[in-house]
Amino acid sequence: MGRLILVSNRLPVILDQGADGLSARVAAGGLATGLSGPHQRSGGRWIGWPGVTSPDGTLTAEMHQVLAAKAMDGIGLTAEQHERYYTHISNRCLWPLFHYFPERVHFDAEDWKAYQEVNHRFAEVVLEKVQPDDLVFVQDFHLTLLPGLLRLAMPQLRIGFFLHIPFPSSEIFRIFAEREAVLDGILGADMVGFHTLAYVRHFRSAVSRLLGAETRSTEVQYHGRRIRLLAQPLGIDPEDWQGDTGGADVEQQMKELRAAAAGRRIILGVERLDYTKGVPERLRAFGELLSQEPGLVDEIMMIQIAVPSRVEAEEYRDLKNEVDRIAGDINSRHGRPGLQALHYQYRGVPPHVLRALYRIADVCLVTPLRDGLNLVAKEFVASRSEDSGVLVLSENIGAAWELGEALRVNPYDPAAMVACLRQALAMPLAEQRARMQPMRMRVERATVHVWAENCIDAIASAQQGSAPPLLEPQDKLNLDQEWLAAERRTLFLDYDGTLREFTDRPEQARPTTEVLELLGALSEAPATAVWVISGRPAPLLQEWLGATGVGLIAEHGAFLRRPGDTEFCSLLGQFPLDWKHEVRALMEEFAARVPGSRIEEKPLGIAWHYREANAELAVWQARELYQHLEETLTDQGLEVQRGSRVVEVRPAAVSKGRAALEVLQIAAPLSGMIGTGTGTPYDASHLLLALGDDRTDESMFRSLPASAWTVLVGSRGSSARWRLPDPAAARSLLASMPVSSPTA
Ligand code: GDG
Repeated sequence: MGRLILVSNRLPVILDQGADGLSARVAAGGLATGLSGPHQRSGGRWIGWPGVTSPDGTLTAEMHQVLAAKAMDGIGLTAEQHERYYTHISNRCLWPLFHYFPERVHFDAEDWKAYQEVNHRFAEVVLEKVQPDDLVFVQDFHLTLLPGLLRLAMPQLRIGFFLHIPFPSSEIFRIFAEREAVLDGILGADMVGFHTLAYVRHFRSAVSRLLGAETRSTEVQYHGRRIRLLAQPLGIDPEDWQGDTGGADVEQQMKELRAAAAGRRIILGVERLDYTKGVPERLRAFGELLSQEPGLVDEIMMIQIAVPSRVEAEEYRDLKNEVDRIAGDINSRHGRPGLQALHYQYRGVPPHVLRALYRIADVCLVTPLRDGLNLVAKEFVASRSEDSGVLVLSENIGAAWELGEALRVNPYDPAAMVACLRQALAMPLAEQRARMQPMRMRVERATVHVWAENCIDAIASAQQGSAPPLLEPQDKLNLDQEWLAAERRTLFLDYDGTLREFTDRPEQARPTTEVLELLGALSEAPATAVWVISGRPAPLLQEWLGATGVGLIAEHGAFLRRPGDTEFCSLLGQFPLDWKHEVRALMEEFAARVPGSRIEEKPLGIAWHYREANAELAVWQARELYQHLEETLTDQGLEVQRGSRVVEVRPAAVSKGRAALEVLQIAAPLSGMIGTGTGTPYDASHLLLALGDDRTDESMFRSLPASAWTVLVGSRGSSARWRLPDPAAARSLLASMPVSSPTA
């Protein structure tokens, strides 16, 4: 499969300058645990910054050497580069923006240049090391431009990107000055992973609103490529936290903690001291509970571990001062000599202490204002081998998605925080177990190894939906042979953009003599059924193509007219149309706003065309309309489609794929042209050829058997097997088919 090349801002390594020279220690951490197995097994590399800067931004030969011994490649940075790229853009722009703190975003164009420069630097090193069949997996918001840079240099390279922090609502994201660059960079990947489906949704909506790219539930079409979106929360290694991991040290620590608690129950909080983590709000809730019930101080205590983080930044120092003040206030108001209400510690604890804390705590408060996932919650759950204890989770964190049995709270609501604490403290043991047990099972199953495997599989398979290969002369020879050998043939041909070029106004795209003659010749070929399958209304298809002898499928598969007939029949049956007036009214508003655009009514659908309108205004409005319709209509059995300069609504049950199958299975015996009605309508002796250019043709490509000749006209990602560049190439393919009698 090729090697796994991991790329992250920081290498999971600590460089130590000892008396015997430099050494590198691999730092423990979730990501390193999950990825090191697949990384080592594939013989891959890990590329990143090793934590040291130098005046000229290079690393010493010795550093390269010790890193190489760990299969790592270090990237050197100057102190200024690091400050601008990491401290400024990553931590003071992207971090607050993605965590819904727009007022904390400080943007500076010079910093942005450094961010670009460092992403380029990473790209250079990756390109030096990578081989064409490797799989590159880029981590997090420090490197959003990297996938795009790699894609430019190596279009076929398999690239994944995982965002460890939230992806915010597009309304927040759009504030950012370099929003398009960030999205464009991320979309260089084949697979973009997030912790939750909500982030996938936000990303999709940012991509479709800001870049105008087409999106589907877990897919984006961008510059002819299909990008797979994955919701795959990071896991932990449960074995690290279970049973007697840590041995006697942990036991000893638990004893000491119990003695210090003096019979009181313990409420625990653990995190980096960051304004996203909601530490002041949490401590205030604890203080408020003690104020409301002063006697509780004899029954409960709180331990808050706050690991110093980003200490060079003023806002983090301010936060520390605020937390110091709140903590001091709680202890001065509620403590007594020998009985502290809150143990607040502004430094990390060693692993065995953390394990002891997770095991003896009665309640763990994980209440960030916003958090991508939160591993502390999972570690606490994995540590509870007896299934006792209560986990309280903020609604605004990714982990809340998976750990549904936890108590959930809005961390911005002080009264709710106090009420939730009360509920946690009052929870009977049986309920604690009933909630904890399923969470523990889930955490044990969805490990960090599962996360790594699923991400890697998704990257490996993502390109399968990208633009199909060109139909080359050799393929054409094979097609000719199959054509000649076939007993019968069925052709499904889309009209606009496939047989005929687009025109400014849809009514101008009348068939040319060339198209009419081509269809006439094909439909006269023996044992050959030709169907034009289009989104156009039935009367128009009848008027334009009725005389050619082809079969017609109108309105994306809603109506069918057999070859030679004049009447269409409905393939849909009765479908309520009361939604139409609401959609029409909305489209009329858009038509009024965008000069040159217009509405097309169809018996089953309604479409807003903007081909002739000012492109910039129209594309922007089309995104708005599409977004609105998609969010409001899809649960009514309707489908909203963005075709080529058109937004269209119609019943979801209608599709070209369904219509094509109907033709093969039902219409065939009636028309007498396809098969005899016995046995399967498409066996090896029946050649199927389908040509189409837009999204609506995908259902046709997908529903035909794998042996069918499915050809995309254009260059986007598609499930067609081949592609041709344009309608002229499609016509010349059809014109050159060896029209002669079947062999059998
Ligand atoms: C980012 C996202 C996402 C904490 N205190 C101590 C200590 N820790 C360890 C915990 C845990 C880790 O640090 C913290 O991980 P989180 O996930 O909670 O938070 P972030 O650092 O903000 O991480 C986050 C994560 O990326 C992964 O994708 O979940 O949302 O913000 O493992 O155990 N470890 C020790 N002493 C401490 O005092 N030894």
